[in-house]
Amino acid sequence: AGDDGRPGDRRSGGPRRVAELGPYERLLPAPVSAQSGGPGYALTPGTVVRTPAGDGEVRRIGERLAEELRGPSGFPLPVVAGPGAGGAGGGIVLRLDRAADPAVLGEEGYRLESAPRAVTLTARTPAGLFHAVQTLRQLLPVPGTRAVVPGGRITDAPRFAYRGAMLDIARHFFTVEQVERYVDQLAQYKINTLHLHLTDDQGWRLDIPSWPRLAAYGGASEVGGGPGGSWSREDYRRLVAYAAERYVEVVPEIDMPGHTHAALASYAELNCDGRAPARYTGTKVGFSSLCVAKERTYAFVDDVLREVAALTPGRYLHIGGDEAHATSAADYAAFMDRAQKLVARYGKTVVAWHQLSTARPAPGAVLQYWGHDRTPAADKTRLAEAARTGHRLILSPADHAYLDMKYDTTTKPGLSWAGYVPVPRAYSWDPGRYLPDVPESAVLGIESALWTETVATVPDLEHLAFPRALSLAELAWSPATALDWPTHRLRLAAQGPRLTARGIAFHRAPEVPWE
Ligand code: TNX
Repeated sequence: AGDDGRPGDRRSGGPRRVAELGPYERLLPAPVSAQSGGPGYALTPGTVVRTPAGDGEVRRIGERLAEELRGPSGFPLPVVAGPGAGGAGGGIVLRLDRAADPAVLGEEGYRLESAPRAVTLTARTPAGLFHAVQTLRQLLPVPGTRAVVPGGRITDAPRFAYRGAMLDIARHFFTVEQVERYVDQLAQYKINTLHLHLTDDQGWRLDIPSWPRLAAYGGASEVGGGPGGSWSREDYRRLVAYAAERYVEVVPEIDMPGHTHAALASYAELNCDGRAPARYTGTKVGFSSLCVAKERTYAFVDDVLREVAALTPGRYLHIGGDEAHATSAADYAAFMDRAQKLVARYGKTVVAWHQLSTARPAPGAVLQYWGHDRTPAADKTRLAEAARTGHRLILSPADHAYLDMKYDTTTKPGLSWAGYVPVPRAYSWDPGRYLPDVPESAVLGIESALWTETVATVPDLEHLAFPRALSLAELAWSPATALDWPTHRLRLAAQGPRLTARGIAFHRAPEVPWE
């Protein structure tokens, strides 16, 4: 039995129900190709997880999988090295095949095959095996039932290389453990980038030892007057390592030259008038600016970017650049020139919000688009021009990808300046064809954004993020031909019991037929 039908628009009998979906049709994000068929692989007390001899990284992937399955299955699931006697060993087999066709699997793709003797995961890279493992976990039933991987085969690879989620820990502080929980959920849906918005008017969240008051004073506030908080360098390293184990790259954002009130409140010398303002705990935007004319400002920016770059193994440094309404256009361009040079000096690629296109984006700078349907055509034209001159874009259209927009009038946390974003709206756009005159090849990927002016707790965060983060994960991974709301809503519904089992307080969106 193939899964090639489009269950949402059957000609007769009306839309299918979730219960009718085969296990390979339930996968989210939808894979490039999947056929169910034949008897599957049943886990037994004798099942082993096999990883290539001598490969520590793949062994760790196998060990984490075994850990995840031991509890629910009750089996010991030892992790063993090598293919077994004569290459014939069965079980759960993780294989690296560096010679596999890169045109099919890319850097992150995989194949999965489930048959009575073995369920075999094959990829060119450890990242591909990690994603295969996430698929395997979705093929296994929710904990408590018989552990059988249904028979079938999958070939899968992502549409976009950059599949991101942005979390604002500046407006309200969140701990490393809280962010780890978010990363863990997202990685299960093949998100591979966490963009951390670390600084804003209301708080500075990362310790910079050469400017200790940033975190010590500028971190001790947040929206609404709460205590705030900040991460030590060790905290940040711990989060980066946790994310890396899940093949998630961290992109730190230090927002400049606007959104800097917490820094200005921490150091009088950063202000043009030499006076430090009081800390700010409201929710206005666009009122603060670093002092572009002062040389001391660039010593500060240099120290901060150098220290953040040194802490970050990833390729990117995000320097914000949005809503600099308190900075003149000429000052903005002059400031961003110098900031971009520093990012390059410290070996990183610039990412900035799309306003950078009004100035002089450095060669190779990546622009993150956060406009919406009413964004002026001139802004979009500038982005098309940037794409033509070699800049890649990350798409976070606010009226689809902003997880802080309310679902509807009844949503308690959240804003609505870009409109309401019910789940079908979050899902219903094609990133490869979204901006006029921007070809898919210029789109590095997409990113959800969770701003936290109105989000102070994990339950509120999860209510806004889930299930929309899953919808956006599918847009980032699945081929355009698989994007289809009538079937996506069923895939979402199928994730409901899994989200519940993991304790996620997701929004039971009325458009989704939750079981
Ligand atoms: C706009 S989008 C902002 C943020 C706010 C957000 C609230 C962008 C680059 N800047 O400062 O938190 O709206 O939705």
